[in-house]
Amino acid sequence: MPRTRTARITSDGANFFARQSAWPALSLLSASAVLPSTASADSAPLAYFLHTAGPAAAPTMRLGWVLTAIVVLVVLIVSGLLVVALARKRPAEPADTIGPEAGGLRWIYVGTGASCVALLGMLVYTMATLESVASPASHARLVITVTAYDWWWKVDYADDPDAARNFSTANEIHIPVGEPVKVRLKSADVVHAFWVPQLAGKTQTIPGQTNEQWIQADRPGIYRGQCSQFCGAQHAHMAFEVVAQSAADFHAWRDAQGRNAMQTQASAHDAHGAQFSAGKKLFDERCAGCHAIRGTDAHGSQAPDLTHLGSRRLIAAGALTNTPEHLLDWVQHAQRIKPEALMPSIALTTSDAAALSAYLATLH
Ligand code: HEC
Ligand SMILES: [Cu+2]
Repeated sequence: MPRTRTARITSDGANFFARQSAWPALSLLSASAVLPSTASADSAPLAYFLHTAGPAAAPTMRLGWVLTAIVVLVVLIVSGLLVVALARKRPAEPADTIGPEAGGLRWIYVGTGASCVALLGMLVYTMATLESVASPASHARLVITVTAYDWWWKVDYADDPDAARNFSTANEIHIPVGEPVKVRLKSADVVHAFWVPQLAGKTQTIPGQTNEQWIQADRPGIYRGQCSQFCGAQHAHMAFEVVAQSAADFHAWRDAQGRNAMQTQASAHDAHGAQFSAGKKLFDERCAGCHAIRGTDAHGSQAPDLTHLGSRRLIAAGALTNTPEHLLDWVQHAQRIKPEALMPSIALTTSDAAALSAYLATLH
């Protein structure tokens, strides 16, 4: 399974460009748009012109290479002819007369004809490729809705007739491997763009409109996604992950996500009574206005649903790995980690921090 290593962001952001893959040119490109640190070319999200993982992306990768090859060939041919023409000696003509044209027109006919054929071929191939990635070969059984917010992604699974299997999560999309998934794309504020380079092209999310995209992963793995339309201060830290897994794993994940917090917290409540209660109270007072935890009194809707926070690999739209230390760091220094993010930095006493930490740890 390809793994993405995410560096912890320091206050000066110095390690943004720190660890890059063995592909300097790719890394330079990716550094501007995507968070850093890739262990191998395979896990570098912008290596999508070397590695793709599904039928919505592979045809465009091939198209890119074929068009590049043709263009390079044309440049070589034209430069070759130019060099020959420059090197060829012509008999000197008197400077004030224009002699009759001696057969040069043939080159024009051949050149124009060849260019037309090449351009037409490229046009047909491009149209055929666009057609082949426009819609999946088979009907998408799973439909999810992704809503872009400044600067995170809300992910709704709402297509199951069984309401217990429908829920909202954030920044992590799970899909079963080997089948197309339809993604309905919305925006809560400004224009963003949904892009999982190795799985499909990018699609804008536009306020007041629902766009559609489909993705399919033919290999299990974690595929990094990124907002690819400049949307403000934290645009670069608006990443997400698509986790492609076997049908069985996917269904197990979906079942678990559908449970509410009471069900996962029952045992924790008994084990750490006082701290748990203090943490819950703190959360309800200071976090619940924005965040929801299903099964509790926290119903905020303008921030990531935290019911199964512990199940996510990354937090804050890919900015940090999900560890207890990073969680507390994020809560207390959100504005240092993602300046202008729509969550304030929240000061906590040591005992509040411990209680909150204990409470957040039950959200798995
Ligand atoms: C004013 C609204 C607001 C309040 C109050 C608030 N948050 Fe947030 N929180 C947000 C927003 C918005 C985000 C998404 C930020 C981003 O990634 O850009 C967020 C993100 C998070 C995340 C990361 C979730 C993920 O999956 O990426 C955690 C954890 C979190 N908040 C915990 C808390 C806790 C704990 C409190 C209370 C101590 C709290 N928040 C108070 C708005 C708020
Ligand atoms: Cu964005």
